[in-house]
Amino acid sequence: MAALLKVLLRVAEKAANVARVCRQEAPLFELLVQEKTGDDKNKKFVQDFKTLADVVIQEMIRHYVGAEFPEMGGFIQGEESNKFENGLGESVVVTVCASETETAALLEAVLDGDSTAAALLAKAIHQDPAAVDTNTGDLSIPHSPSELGIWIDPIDATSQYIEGREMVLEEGHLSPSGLHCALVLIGVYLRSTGEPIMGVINQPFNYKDPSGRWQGKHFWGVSCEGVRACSVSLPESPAEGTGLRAVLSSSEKPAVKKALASLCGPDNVTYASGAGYKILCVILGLADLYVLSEGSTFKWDSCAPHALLRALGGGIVDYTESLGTPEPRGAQLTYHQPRTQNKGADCWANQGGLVAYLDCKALGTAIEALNLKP
Ligand code: 2IP
Ligand code: CA
Repeated sequence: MAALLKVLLRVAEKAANVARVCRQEAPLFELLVQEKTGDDKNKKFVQDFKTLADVVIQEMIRHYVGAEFPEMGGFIQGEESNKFENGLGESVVVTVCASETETAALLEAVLDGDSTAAALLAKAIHQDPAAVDTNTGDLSIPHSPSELGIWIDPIDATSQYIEGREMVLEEGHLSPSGLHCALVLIGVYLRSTGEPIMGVINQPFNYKDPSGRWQGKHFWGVSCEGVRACSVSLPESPAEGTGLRAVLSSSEKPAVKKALASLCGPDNVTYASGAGYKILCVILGLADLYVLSEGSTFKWDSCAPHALLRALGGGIVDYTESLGTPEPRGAQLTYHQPRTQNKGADCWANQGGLVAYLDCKALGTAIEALNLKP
């Protein structure tokens, strides 16, 4: 298991590198930001390039983890499908091939013969990542890869990734939108119970170095049968009398916004982009709660950061279920069972919404207040 964590840290860094290259290399950047609609749409160019970037990153993670741990092969799932169909009805399955040249040839078919873009992308996929700190200490977890499954979100907060607003992050402060909200999320769960037991979050755009190149940051956590370890330390307890701070989606329902504004005080309710980024804010102690009343997130959004919260003593519960129970902590999200009554991606929606927390007292207080809302 410690070996699995090291592989995930390395492959997440590789993924972050592909995400950075797609913005740094002009031929790829142009494809990334151009919106092709209506008559401009090239029928041979499969879909938006941003979807291709997502798929390429997801398949790269699947390829490398599957090669190291073949027992996990059928249980590595992600947000995107790797089957592309273009306007002419031709379909291409995007995979990572054994060599850079083969991958480039396959991508060229999807990119309608754009060999420059295909070569740049293939190079990034096959390149070894910069050395990443995989020192995770002594971890011994009593599970074999054949008992585990993986959820991948190749780039969460895609809209922020495309928009690309550059922010200088201030230590200890939540920054509601910008490139830093884009995250690579890789979560591991137990196939038998659906508990999230390991998570890696890579933030490809954390800061710019003196040469103007973006540098990333990663976070990891493990929580499984008495073993708890996390790269993030528990934030210091707030001073007595400090109110709770909630982070929400700007599209949250007015009644929920109102209930939390009266609980926390209007200045302590912040709106931020990215489901993964909002949970990361709770992990880092920049917010106490992330409340989402609707089923607009999916297993790939929450699995990785949920594992980090568990490692720190917190969790993520189902919003709807937790409102109806005296023990909200028991309504933890699980990751192994599809909602078979739903179709397509919706099978894997966190249908009842969610509440992410570090401190269960904060969870209890929020649920009480939310139960009273009209
Ligand atoms: C999205 C992304 C959005 C989020 C949505 C996720 O994932 O994180 O930002 O909405 O829930 O599914 P919001 O920002 O309103 O919370 P993706 O970018 O991968 O589609
Ligand atoms: Ca997502």
